[in-house]
Amino acid sequence: MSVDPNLLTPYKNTGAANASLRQISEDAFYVVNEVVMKRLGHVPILKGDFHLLPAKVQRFIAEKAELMRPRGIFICDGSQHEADELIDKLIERGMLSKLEAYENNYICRTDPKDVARVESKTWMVTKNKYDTVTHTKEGVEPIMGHWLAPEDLATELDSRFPGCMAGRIMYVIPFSMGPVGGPLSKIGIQLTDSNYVVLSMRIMTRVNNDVWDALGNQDFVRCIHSVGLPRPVKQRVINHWPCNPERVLIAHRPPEREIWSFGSGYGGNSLLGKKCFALRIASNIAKDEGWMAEHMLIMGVTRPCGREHFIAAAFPSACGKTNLAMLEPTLPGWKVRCVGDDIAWMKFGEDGRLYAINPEAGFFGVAPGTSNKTNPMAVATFQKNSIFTNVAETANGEYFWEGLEDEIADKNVDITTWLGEKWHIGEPGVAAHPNSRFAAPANQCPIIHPDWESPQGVPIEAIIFGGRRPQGVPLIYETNSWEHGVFTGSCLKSEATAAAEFTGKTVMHDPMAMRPFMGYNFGKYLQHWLDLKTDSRKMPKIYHVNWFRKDSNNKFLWPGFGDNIRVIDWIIRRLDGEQEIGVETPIGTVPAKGSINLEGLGEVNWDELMSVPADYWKQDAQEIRKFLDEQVGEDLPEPVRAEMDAQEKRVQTL
Ligand code: OXD
Ligand code: MN
Repeated sequence: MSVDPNLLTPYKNTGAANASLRQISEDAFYVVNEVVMKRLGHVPILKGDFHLLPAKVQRFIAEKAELMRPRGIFICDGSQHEADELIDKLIERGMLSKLEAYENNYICRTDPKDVARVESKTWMVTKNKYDTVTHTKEGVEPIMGHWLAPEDLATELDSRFPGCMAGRIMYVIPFSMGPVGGPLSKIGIQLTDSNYVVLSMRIMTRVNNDVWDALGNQDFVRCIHSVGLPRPVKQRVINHWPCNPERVLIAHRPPEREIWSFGSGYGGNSLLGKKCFALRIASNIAKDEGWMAEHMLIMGVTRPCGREHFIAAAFPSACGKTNLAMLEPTLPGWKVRCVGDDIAWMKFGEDGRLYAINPEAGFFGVAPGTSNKTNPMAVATFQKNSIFTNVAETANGEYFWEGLEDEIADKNVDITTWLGEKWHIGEPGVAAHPNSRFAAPANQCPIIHPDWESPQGVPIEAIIFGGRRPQGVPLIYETNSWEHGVFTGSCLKSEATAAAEFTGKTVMHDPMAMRPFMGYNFGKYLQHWLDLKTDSRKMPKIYHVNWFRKDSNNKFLWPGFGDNIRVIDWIIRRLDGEQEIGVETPIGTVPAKGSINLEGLGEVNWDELMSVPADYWKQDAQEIRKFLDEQVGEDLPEPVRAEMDAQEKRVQTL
């Protein structure tokens, strides 16, 4: 197909991005239709029937096509046939290659400058700054949410989006977060010029024509994404991965339910259903509608007696949520089934219980460290129909990353690293990028829960917070109340990970595991949690776990992985009302000595693992006060402040 030269002429800033910041008025249909057709101009529809789309969708597409000037519009249907055609095209172009050892698995390498979420360039746009950020202490930068004024967004968009898709195809991806048409589900439409994004969204969300039917009268989240490199391209494209790292911008307009992402093709920056929609925008919708959008896995745990319990758990990025969600119990008679590994949308039902759905349809897991030893169920999940990004490849057509050394058949095999260099196991350097990922369909997980797509969700009895805490924090403790649990979640910390642009091993605050994903003022978010408690509701109990405590020799005190079922066993017995298995401490209830089943584990230093060291917690109390005072200030809800004061007093008695 020849490219219309008009579409390649430099696009003059006509304020189109500004115009797109206004809500289009609900004109009479025939007027809108005329406007739509004019806006669409010469841009041809390459696939799909534009005229069959709801008018509001036509308007959205036409308005953005006028702005971004793609060479054509491709309306995705999410079918296998469509995916196969895109895959063939990307293989031909060299962006994707088949991993020959598996069925329908592909590998892709990004430009090495585009490898993780870019938190410093991620913005929430609200008229009032304090709708987004808290009243931090003077001179203190808020770490939960970055605010951008609407006028500044307009300037930023105007300098990026006009003409940004010149010479490229604009794909229209209709997707549902949650089962299509479900009462807790929501619809989004993503426009993108990345076919890698189309393929990944198809794994990670539900993309199909039923979404148009489900749309009906409801609104949709507007997701606009461009790799930010219009054609003709003036710079060298590395690894056939167009991107524009210097100009990255990920902006959210919560009141308008709109997301603008520019310059990156990777992960949470570009698969807009995930962090941008399902957490940042959805937490705003959830506040307005009285539910919760959280960075949590959901698991069903069946005990030997046959009773099942559902648990949600919030850990910061790359702390093993996927591993916990797919845990293979080492205790006999136990069974874990996975509902979700990253995000939970939760709403109280008529019966007063909290029901959770996994809004996603796939797993976008961190590859390094995932193996048959650490997570055999994840390994089974990505044996087919999956996309691997920034992992290494063996000469036998297998994926490879750090952690697979013992499992690979030929230990001397030639390996091509994520940077395209030849490498062998044992040589210096790493084979895979630490934030390399697999994207795999959730329904391929051998232990996916039969109710994982239940539109009503599953009833949550316990919420677990956790992080990587090498020092001071016991393996498990139960908080004293919903309010104490909310306070404990607000104090969540973890070692930095490679999922974003941070490096090093410093322990960072990550309240509720939501720091990078906060959609609005964190104080109001805490208040929302508090407001959810009513007399007629059965509030889940809240726990804190730490699989990562180390001894003085820097060795982990707890084996983790499948043995974490022993901790879950304790939690469930507490839910059942077993009082005698707990010992109260100033930070909550820890297990009474011997109350966690350690059979078959060998040596475990119980006292060190469960201890609540006085010095550590006294200092932590001060540090938490400083953090919440500086970061949340006057926005800190009174009940959370009261919990902080009370805990500080209690730890003085240690
Ligand atoms: C993720 C993350 O990708 O939390 O899930 O960074
Ligand atoms: Mn995550």
